[in-house]
Amino acid sequence: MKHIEITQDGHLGTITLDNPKKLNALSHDLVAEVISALQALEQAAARVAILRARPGVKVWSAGHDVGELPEGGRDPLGWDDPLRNLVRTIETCRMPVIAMIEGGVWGGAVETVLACDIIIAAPDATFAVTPARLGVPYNVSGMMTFMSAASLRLVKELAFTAAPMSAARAERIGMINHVVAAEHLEIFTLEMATTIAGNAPLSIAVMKEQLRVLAGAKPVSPRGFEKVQGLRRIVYDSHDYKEGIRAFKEKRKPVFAGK
Ligand code: YXS
Repeated sequence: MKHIEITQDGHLGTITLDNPKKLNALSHDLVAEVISALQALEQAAARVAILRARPGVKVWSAGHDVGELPEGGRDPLGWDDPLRNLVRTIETCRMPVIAMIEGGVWGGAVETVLACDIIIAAPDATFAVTPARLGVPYNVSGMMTFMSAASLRLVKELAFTAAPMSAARAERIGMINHVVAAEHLEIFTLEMATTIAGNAPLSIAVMKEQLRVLAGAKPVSPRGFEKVQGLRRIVYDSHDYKEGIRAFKEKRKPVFAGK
């Protein structure tokens, strides 16, 4: 594994994102390693997993690897995109996944963290939902992830401003479970993970799947889905989407024309 570290202590697995030169961006390679690590831990009878970055990071993950996003004319977050596969793997793996956060979480990494079952963050953690910053049309199931994590009004604030939300505010609105002082973060998370690992794994696995099925049970008609997909195509075929991606790569502020 080049981009992550995996450790296991009995029924407790830990996956550490470890690609600092790319700020743990959710590249195809890093995501593939995290997915196979989750699968391997389940095969090795892990009953809970902690997903974390190196201690003291300023950026937990910079989100989707922008260099791997298409420059227009193609859905940037299609079914088989690495980020989509990662979110689905976290949601459907039997064991609970605890996200332990320090530093900034950006873009698709926020959805990845929100797809985890429990989120425990240090006070310096922030969460920024960034599609509007890049002109990206986020996808339907991603919006559902956000809507499951916060009220519609707060999702709109996160999405429309693309501004980082503090851990304290995220906890206050119930988007994350706990804010714990950095020096206690690891022990607090380990204690919760150990408690979970000592409970009945079958009961927990079935409750996790029940909650996933019930939380995702939102009636969307085929016509409604097709309308949303058509609207998303307008965005990823737009000048603004191309401009957002190019501006990021050219390290300049994007100039959005609204077309
Ligand atoms: O200049 P070099 O080559 O060293 O590269 C720079 C950045 O270009 C690179 N980098 C990234 N590369 C690919 N994908 C990324 N997401 C990404 N983020 C950063 O890493 C090198 C160091 O970045 P730098 O100099 O900006 O570091 P910094 O410490 O000054 O600032 C850290 C950040 C995270 C505040 C800053 O890098 C940043 O704002 N990154 C972009 C965060 C973001 O907007 N992520 C969303 C990605 S798109 C996505 O997740 C979804 C598609 S969506 O947008 O829809 O949510």
